[in-house]
Amino acid sequence: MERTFAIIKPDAVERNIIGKILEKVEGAGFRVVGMKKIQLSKAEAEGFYYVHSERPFFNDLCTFMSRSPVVVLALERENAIAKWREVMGATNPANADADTIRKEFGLSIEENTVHGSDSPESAAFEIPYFFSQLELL
Ligand code: RTP
Ligand code: MG
Repeated sequence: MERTFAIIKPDAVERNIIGKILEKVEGAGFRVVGMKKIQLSKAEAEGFYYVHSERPFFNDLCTFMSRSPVVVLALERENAIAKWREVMGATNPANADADTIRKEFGLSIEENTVHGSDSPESAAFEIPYFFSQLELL
């Protein structure tokens, strides 16, 4: 069993489609081991996305991620990290495969509905960034 970290981003929470995303999560065989709705500060978004701090889109990304609440998720299944990336689809919804979350719900390369850890190292940073041991069940 492996764990990954996911976010239902502001564009999705604003459109009232948390349930539709969770249906995809469970439908793809993930167990929700942690879940909460939170409002990120700009600084918290910057800390979370620190690997992108030199990218041209960094400021816009952190403004977007802190403009309204998100739902953060710790997810478990076999091969969870790669599988969740597959279920999400490509970063740019225009390039995402059919039947992926970003193809179905993504609005733009930035407002692309969901986040997923890209490696075991990322998951090991991202899960404890948001969840304490006691919140993972
Ligand atoms: P994520 O980290 O959110 O799961 O997405 P990802 O791995 O597919 O993409 P990444 O390269 O890590 O980029 C992080 C997020 O930054 C926004 N972005 N905007 N305007 C742009 O060119 C651009 N490129 C990326 C997206 O919200 C992307 O998910
Ligand atoms: Mg990424």
